[in-house]
Amino acid sequence: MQKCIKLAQKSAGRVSPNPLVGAVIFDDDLRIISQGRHEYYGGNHAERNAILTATEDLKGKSIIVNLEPCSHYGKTPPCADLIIERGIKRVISGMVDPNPKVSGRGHELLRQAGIEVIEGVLEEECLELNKFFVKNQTKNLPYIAVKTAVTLDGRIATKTHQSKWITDEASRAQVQKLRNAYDAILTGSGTIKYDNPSLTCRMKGGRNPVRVVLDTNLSTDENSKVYADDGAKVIIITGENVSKSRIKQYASHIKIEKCRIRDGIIDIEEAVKILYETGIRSIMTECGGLLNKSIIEAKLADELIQFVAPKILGDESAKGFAEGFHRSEIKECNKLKIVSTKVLKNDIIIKSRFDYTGNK
Ligand code: AOF
Ligand code: ZN
Repeated sequence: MQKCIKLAQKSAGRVSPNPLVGAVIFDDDLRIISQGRHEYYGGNHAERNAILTATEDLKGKSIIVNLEPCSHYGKTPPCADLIIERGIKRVISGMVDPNPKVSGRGHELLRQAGIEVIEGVLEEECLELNKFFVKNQTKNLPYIAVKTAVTLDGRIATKTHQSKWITDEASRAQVQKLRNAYDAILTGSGTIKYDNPSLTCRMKGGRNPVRVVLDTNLSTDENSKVYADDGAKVIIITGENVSKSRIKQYASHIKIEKCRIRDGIIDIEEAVKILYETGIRSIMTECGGLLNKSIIEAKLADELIQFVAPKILGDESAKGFAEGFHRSEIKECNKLKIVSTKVLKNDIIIKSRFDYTGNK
């Protein structure tokens, strides 16, 4: 299963809105016969690729795959049918497919055909691998990670908005990997004005995410780096009242979407729905504390990715990662569950998940 997960991860950023899937076929002596992964949206599923590349008879062999084989006709015919047809005797899967069109039917079809099915192997790891897909299928919303680079005391910038650089190059290289995996990077007008980032992916072999700027009054400079026509898509989400003449000042490759305003700023819930409708299934923020706060308060955040640098900024008026976020009682804190921690060169990455099952 770990091999399936590794294979699947090679397709990170390439298969959205589909899941990341890897499959391995082996015999009773655990000799690997073939392997495959889902490589691009609309392409063959992992199981089909593994089956079609095998150069020997698959009768009596086993297949292991991190997601339940599908039972429906989508862009491709059902994998369960092909597995049955080739006489495979055992299917080992990591998790049930949350897609309502499948959702247990794949496993059932296989069992009805007399195939041994073992489910839930490394289930937690498989769920983590396909966290975007699970969120999309169960909530019809994009998966959202709030990403921050913070000092040990949780500051993201000085009071004069200096933030370059809190974390070191090793951390920033990891950010490039994340940009490769998420459909979109979300930022706000403040970050464009103070930092002027390009938000492209400079990882070797990587691909650019869609860059999304929330800009209530279309006040960002049209010549900001993020708006460069460098092949990466750009969407600006702006207020419903901005003028046509102002919109025309932006280059034609930039898509401008109007959105409802709430309390003087873009209504974040509406903005996220607009992005989902345009096909964006996963979002990582790279923004200031105000936007982070709005996302967390609206319970839209699934994950917090913190790059923590061993520095202390300390000044009361320095910028916090979720500006204006207040809890007056300990019992009111948002509680998160740590998913992983990793020590890089000088910094630590802490990934944790929000839990909305209680009242927070
Ligand atoms: C994938 N890759 O390896 C597996 C998937 O439109 P289709 O035919 O590509 O079907 C997509 C659905 O198939 C997807 O939502 C999921 O439920 C199931 N399994 N999908 O893209 C794969 N095994
Ligand atoms: Zn399939």
